[in-house]
Amino acid sequence: MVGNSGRERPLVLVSNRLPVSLERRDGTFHARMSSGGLATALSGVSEDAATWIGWPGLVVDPSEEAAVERALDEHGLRAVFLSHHDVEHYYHGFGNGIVWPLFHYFTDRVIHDREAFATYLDVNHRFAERIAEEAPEGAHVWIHDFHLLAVSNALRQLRPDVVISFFLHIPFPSSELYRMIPQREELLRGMLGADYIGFHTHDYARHFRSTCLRVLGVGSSPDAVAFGGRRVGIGVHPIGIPVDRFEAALTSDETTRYIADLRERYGGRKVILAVERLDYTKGIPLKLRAFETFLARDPRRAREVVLLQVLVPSRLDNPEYQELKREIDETIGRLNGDFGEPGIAPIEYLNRSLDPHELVGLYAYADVALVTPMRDGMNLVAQEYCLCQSLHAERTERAPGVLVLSEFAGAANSLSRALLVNPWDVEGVADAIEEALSLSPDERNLRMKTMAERVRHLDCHRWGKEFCRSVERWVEEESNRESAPRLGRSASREIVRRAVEAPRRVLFLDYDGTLREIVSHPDAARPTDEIRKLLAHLASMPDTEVHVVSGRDRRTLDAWLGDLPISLCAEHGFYTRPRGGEWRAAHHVDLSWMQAAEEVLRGIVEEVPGSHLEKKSAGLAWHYRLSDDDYAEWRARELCAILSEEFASLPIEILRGHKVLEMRAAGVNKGSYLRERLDGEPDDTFVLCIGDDRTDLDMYAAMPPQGVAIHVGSEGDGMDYRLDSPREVRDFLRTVHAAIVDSATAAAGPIG
Ligand code: GDG
Repeated sequence: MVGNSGRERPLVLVSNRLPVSLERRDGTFHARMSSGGLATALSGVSEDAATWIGWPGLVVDPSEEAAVERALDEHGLRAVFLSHHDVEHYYHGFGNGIVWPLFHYFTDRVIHDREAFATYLDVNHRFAERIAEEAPEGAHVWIHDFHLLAVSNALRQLRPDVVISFFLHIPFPSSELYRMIPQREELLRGMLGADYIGFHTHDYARHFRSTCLRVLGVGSSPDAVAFGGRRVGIGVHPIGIPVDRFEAALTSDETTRYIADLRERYGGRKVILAVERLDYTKGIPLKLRAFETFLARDPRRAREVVLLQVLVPSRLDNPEYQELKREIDETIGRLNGDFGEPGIAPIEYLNRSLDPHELVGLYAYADVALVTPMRDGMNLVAQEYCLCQSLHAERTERAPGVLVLSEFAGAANSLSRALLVNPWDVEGVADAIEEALSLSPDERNLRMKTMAERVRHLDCHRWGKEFCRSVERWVEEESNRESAPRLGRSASREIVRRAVEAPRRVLFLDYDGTLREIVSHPDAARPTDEIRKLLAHLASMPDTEVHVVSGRDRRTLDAWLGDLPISLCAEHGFYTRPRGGEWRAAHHVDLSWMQAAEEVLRGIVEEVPGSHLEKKSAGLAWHYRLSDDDYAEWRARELCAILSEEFASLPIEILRGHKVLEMRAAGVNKGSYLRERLDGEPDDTFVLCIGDDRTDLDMYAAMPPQGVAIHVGSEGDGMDYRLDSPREVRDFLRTVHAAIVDSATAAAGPIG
């Protein structure tokens, strides 16, 4: 089926687990769609989805894979198969053992598994391959959650035509935590392969942006991260619950009977409800301590109040989870022993999953919900309680109950009329329980009404549709921003043809961000063997000049590329070295302003931590890529104004580049270098230039009419075509080289 999210773009959903339970019966496989978690959340868009790709949840022998595929096919599902080794190292090892604890700020729970990352990457790449096989042309591929952080980038390499979005269901931590991951750069690049990334809260989005800056040196604005010549959209999309399903479940006869039953059972006792999956992030032992404190303040409360703890078993094959369960079991036993009486246990404990009517019935009946995770991406239980309470209160004309909610759950952003607590503050949580039990009906009504409205607004059907619309809008806006078209296959063929047919060729190639990927420290951007070989091949083409035109200093260019048969242009044209010749400095340049300017810039380096000054022969550059974003941008704006005024009468140019402010001698730039080199060049010479940043725009402006200017990235103007990455530039240049070599061989005629 074709998705309908604004434009007619087929939708492909991708998650670690397929929404299915797979059974082996009578020697064959049967797939039953399951309704929990993500499947429910995505039900608003999954009917539009052409395909859903993921692991079916069973390790099967390769000989059985075809049979599983057949069982899945009728539900539009496609499998990525995992071996026991994959499950151990990708799923448990890296996903649950490293990303889950670290992203929830539990550094001491991180498990070290040497095979984890390699397996994680391998499985992520296999996901990308399967998506690449299945996704229709131009599809929107929506990837979910922390087991698949590296899929986006792998997919982009395989299928640049699809739109890729990613949603993280768990928190994105502060960069201080994130940077503990040994493979932090690769993982982040993996995410940045997406066109659009969504989080539950502004805080997670903010953490992500600052992580991009600290880990990759990549800057951002509130709605986008600039990476690899693209802008990756950032969106805040708090997930909700399926409101209609809860409404229906609440009014069912089964639920009504169950609620009546609860009323009979609990009589005059107040019920405090806690529902969670067994997980250390949920803060259950701390919550029990808070309840103990509440009881200890007045032990008679054990007769008036009961805490109903529902603990859904989870990950029990993991010894840490077994240990956590033991701790919870023992604490509950001890508290019931300490505060209970015959026939009265202050804590009732259900260690199983509940049927929907039981869950909804409890939500509707309980006087208080105690939701106190130590960290939670969102937390749907809190939303479900608010909705059921408010619906039930309306129906029965009674005042609703009270939500006590941890401020460390993403849900606290939307449900701010809850009694918000810090779960580490045991006394404070005990106070909140007391307060919840004594709030006036009016107050309860007011609070719950506001929150239930919010929950209705967050509805997950709407969430899915809104997310898809935002992706669509983003992609459309980005393509409108791009004045020049992407260099597609047919344009590329045409350019190659012109290059082959021309009597002479001159190529001007920028280095950083064009031939070579940007890395966090400039010194680490040495040319790879692949790049050096490519330049040597290009230079060996008949009647061809190759110029590397860079802002770097001549020493670096000499050391990295000096032995190749190419011409070099350093410091934006201040130093040049023709092929096989010596370095020459541009004369006639007035540098009398440099000393005074340097003093000003040295002052700002001291004031803006993480920034540094680069001294060039004919200019100065203040780099603030690794500084606090907002502060540095603010200082750069201010500095620019001051310098423009103070140095107004001098022969200098002040440029604001990407996280850099440059002052350079007027008249010396990459454009003047091109003009000089092309002076007297016949009209039929093929001229190509490729760049990626603002200083390269001078080259495009200096191109002759028949020349072709290509730009890596989406910003800037004056270019004819765009590419997305240095890798695409290298692929394109290899195509040019191969075509020229072929035509030269053909012209030489058959050998012998
Ligand atoms: C992750 C993030 C984020 C619970 N017990 C039973 C039962 N449930 C259902 C609840 C609720 C769901 O399970 C739990 O959702 P949470 O949001 O609380 O937590 P996670 O599973 O950890 O989910 C989380 C979420 O992704 C969505 O993005 O909110 O922060 O960690 O819907 O109703 N359902 C049934 N019986 C039970 O006993 N039927």
